[in-house]
Amino acid sequence: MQPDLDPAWIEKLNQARALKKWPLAKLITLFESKLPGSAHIRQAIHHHILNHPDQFPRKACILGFTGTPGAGKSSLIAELCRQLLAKNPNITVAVLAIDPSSQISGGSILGDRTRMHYGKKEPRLFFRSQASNLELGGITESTFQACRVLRHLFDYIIIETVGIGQNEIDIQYMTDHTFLVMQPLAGDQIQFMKCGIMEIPDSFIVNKCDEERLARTSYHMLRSSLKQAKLVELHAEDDYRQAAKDKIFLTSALKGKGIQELADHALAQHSIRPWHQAELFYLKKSIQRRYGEFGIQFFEQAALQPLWENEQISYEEKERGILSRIQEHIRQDLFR
Ligand SMILES: Nc1nc2c(ncn2[C@@H]2O[C@H](COP(=O)(O)OP(=O)(O)O)[C@@H](O)[C@H]2O)c(=O)[nH]1
Ligand SMILES: [Mg+2]
Repeated sequence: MQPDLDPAWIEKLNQARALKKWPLAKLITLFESKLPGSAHIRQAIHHHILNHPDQFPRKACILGFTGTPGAGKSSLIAELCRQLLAKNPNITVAVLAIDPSSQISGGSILGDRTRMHYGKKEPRLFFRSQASNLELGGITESTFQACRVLRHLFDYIIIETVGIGQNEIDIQYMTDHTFLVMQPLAGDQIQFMKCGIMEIPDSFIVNKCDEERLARTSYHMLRSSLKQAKLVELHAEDDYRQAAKDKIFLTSALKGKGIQELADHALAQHSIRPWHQAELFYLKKSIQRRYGEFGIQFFEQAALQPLWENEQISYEEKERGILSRIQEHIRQDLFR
């Protein structure tokens, strides 16, 4: 028997389906919450959503945007959202910006410029800023938790993360498509290559290509650094189309260049990654945190696939199930 969902939460879910901002914010806060009581409500929400597929027909495609601070990710995402919503009048978009400098509720969301553009006026767009507890940014469990509910409510989830390095690479377990945002001629590419991060993104964006000459040079630099030696002539409008075929996007958030191509590419993406892969990633983190390498080894040997791959079972039940098996194993070991 599953716990019943409190009518007040059903009401919030219904309002969130209509994309009302306040209930959406309340839901995310619940999913981010580490309080013991919240886990049961999350579990009940999981089953409520599963039991009402007609009410939750959406299955979000998750797009990740990563790269060094100042590359223009926030500005670019704002322009991209505008294009996405304009190109398709039916789609809905949620943006999760993981900002290492922001306090959970105090930080600015995508800057003032964006707020001016959308604010509360655009009903199909929802922003949420999440604080990062990692110095370099990267993705956190809060992001995963927020996506658990947002993925049933929106067509697209856009995640912005800061920084490069191991934490940054984690984003690939969550997203259907990852974009690496770079600045032109800033040595970003060499830096990314050194970190082995070039293999992670599905597409590359060189932002701040305000001028044609800069765009052209950046494009050739990136192509050669990706060892795609085929030379492509870059001329006016066609340049951007050709680059887009190579999954290289030359954009200027400032001048609105290359955003059309980026939006078309984003609209062509779909939810492809089985959700339990993201769950597995965080399950392992949870086991590691509590039981270290021993826990991971036990988990891998115990053939728990049927448990963690089962979409009917909530994340909370999976976590509890696996942890109790580890505890049982330790108990048996002690009294042997
Ligand atoms: N010249 C130019 N500046 C840009 C462009 N996109 C963003 N910026 C500026 O770069 C700075 C950092 O932008 P922001 O979007 O906050 O970068 P983030 O840290 O990657 O999210 C801001 O001052 C932006 O106005 C662009 O396409 N061209
Ligand atoms: Mg930003």
